[in-house]
Amino acid sequence: MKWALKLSQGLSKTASGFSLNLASILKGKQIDKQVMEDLEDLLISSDFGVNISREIMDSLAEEKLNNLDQEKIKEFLSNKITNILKKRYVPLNIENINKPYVILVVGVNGVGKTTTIGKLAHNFIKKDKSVVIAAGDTFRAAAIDQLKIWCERAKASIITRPTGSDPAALSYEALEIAKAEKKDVLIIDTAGRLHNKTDLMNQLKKIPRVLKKIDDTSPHSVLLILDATTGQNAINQVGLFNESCGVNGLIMTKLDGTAKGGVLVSIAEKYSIPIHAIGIGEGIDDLQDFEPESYARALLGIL
Ligand SMILES: Nc1nc2c(ncn2[C@@H]2O[C@H](COP(=O)(O)OP(=O)(O)OP(=O)(O)O)[C@@H](O)[C@H]2O)c(=O)[nH]1
Ligand SMILES: [Mg+2]
Repeated sequence: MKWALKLSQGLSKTASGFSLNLASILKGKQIDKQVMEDLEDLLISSDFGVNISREIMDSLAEEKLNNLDQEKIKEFLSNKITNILKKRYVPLNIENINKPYVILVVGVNGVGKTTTIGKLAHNFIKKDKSVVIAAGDTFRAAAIDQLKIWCERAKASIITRPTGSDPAALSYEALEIAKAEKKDVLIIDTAGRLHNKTDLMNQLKKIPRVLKKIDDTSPHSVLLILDATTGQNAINQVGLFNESCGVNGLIMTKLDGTAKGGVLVSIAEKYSIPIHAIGIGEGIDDLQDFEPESYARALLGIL
């Protein structure tokens, strides 16, 4: 299926909810104070965030639209949202560093870290990059097995240690091996953890610290995976993971079928952290570069 189509299907729940509400707000009325308030509420409840919603309403007021054409308002919103998202769209660039490019993948439980690693590895390997993956989620045997399956699918190599091993020690060894084998990319999986659990967050901090003993420019990417279905909670996750381990890239997963696709917009406004890609399915080909304009249009249901 074509990517743009898949994206708009994935976001269709967000888009249809938005369109229905927009239609009922605009039905047969003049733009008055009430309509403007309802519109602002709609933007906020669509997860765009209070600041953005305010800003959009201010510029909408300046437009002095006298006719409430739904499509016109959608186009206007789409342009605004595209501009906000454009500031954050930065593809993951693994060139121009001493090999390997090290990606440390972090996030809350079940957001899609391991799956995204499989998809990322697949995308790199398609571009003829060599990839090794470290099974840093040593808490559960099943986590290692799951990663092994993804490595087979993507044809990436894997470095594992027994369940219960220290993830930081494993990461250190993995970087030594990846360096010796001249791999292009090392991706480190980690166990999911709640962002408000200080002990687990401290354990995570140890990984970049030990990697820096081998290469002080690593990890080149501390990649936070966010699950779109968690809505506004994703915003807190960015803040706390960022404080603890200096997140410098984001990927949002599960944008297929969520009604909360708008949350990416509030994250883009609140944090100046690059958004590299989005996940719209469980398959290996379901991770794509994040493209602001098509995202904004899909979000609002503009074909
Ligand atoms: N629909 C959909 N499902 C996804 C996507 N990404 C991941 N998943 C699913 O989400 C579930 C959890 O994915 P994992 O990759 O195991 O998540 P994780 O963050 O590694 O989980 P823990 O290691 O337990 O913290 C799996 O069933 C995945 O198939 C996506 O983009 N869309
Ligand atoms: Mg996992």
